[in-house]
Amino acid sequence: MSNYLITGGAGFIGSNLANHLLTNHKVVVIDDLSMGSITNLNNSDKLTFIHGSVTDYDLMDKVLTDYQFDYIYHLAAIASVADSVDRPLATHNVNFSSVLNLIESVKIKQKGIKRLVFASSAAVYGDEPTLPKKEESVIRPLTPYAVDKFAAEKYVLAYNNLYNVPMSAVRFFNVYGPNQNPSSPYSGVISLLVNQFEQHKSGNKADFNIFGDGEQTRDFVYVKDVLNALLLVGTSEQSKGEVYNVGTGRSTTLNTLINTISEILDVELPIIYKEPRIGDITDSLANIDKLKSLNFEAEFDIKAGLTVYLERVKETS
Ligand code: UD2
Repeated sequence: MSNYLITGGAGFIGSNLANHLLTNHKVVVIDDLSMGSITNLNNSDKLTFIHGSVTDYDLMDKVLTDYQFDYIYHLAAIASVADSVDRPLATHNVNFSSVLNLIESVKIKQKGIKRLVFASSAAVYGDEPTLPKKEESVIRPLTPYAVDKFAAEKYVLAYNNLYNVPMSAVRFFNVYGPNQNPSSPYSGVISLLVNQFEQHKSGNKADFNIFGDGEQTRDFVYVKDVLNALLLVGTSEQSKGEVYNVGTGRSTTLNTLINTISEILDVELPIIYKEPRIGDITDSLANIDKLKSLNFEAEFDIKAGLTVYLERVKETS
């Protein structure tokens, strides 16, 4: 049994990771519940939930003094790119400063740590059009969110190299699955879509706005594959000081995505085509050869991932 700290552990990816780990391990979750929810977490006597923010340095200091962790997954973030454009200072505090504070405290107080894994984003690649993205592709962060993710990622890897505190980073592509919060217009498109399909199915008036012609592509990765990637990166020796793309290496258009959900649910959702979103990139796709070198295989293609996801939605609604 190991001791884990998951910041943002009541959020989408964090809660999926926590619930998976709780079967065999002790998990401390810190979350300010700004986007996450305590109901995302399974009941377990191995879980300690701390309601608080990673920007509360006194709290973080206390947690890192009171516990010794084997693994830390730093997933707490303001995930909305649009929010970072509206509120660069506030989002910088969460998405950058808290990371530096955490890794500095870990360096001082967590001498036995086996690994800290930081969650970065495909946003760091920006709009440079060459695909698929390799970890060494051109980096062109275009928003405060992307700049903060890239800077924080570089700090994490520098701490690994300069101070010998084992750390790694991952760049998430478009992750989807249970517990993804559809409350903001900038929530993941699949969470928004599934929400609208469910509304429509239960007889409420619902439609969906596609920004652009729906032919834009994304590398949608199911959260179970993401957990597998996080665990491999966290435990492998060769991933120390390294960053990994987390995707499937396959891309899907928005139109195909909608048709696939329609087929699985046997429901047609009215679609309205709107002007493209400002700053939207047309295509995104990960090269995952580096992750594969840790024995990663994406188990879920889009149809398989959506099928299990929609099954879960049905069970819980
Ligand atoms: C993803 C990440 C973002 C950042 C970015 C980097 C998510 C949720 N967001 O943004 O944090 O890392 O990648 O490139 O993973 N769309 C519609 N209708 C809607 C909502 C979305 O047509 O109601 C379109 C949207 O314009 C885009 C696509 O769906 O073309 C995917 O949108 P998204 O917000 O899920 O993710 P993305 O790739 O813009």
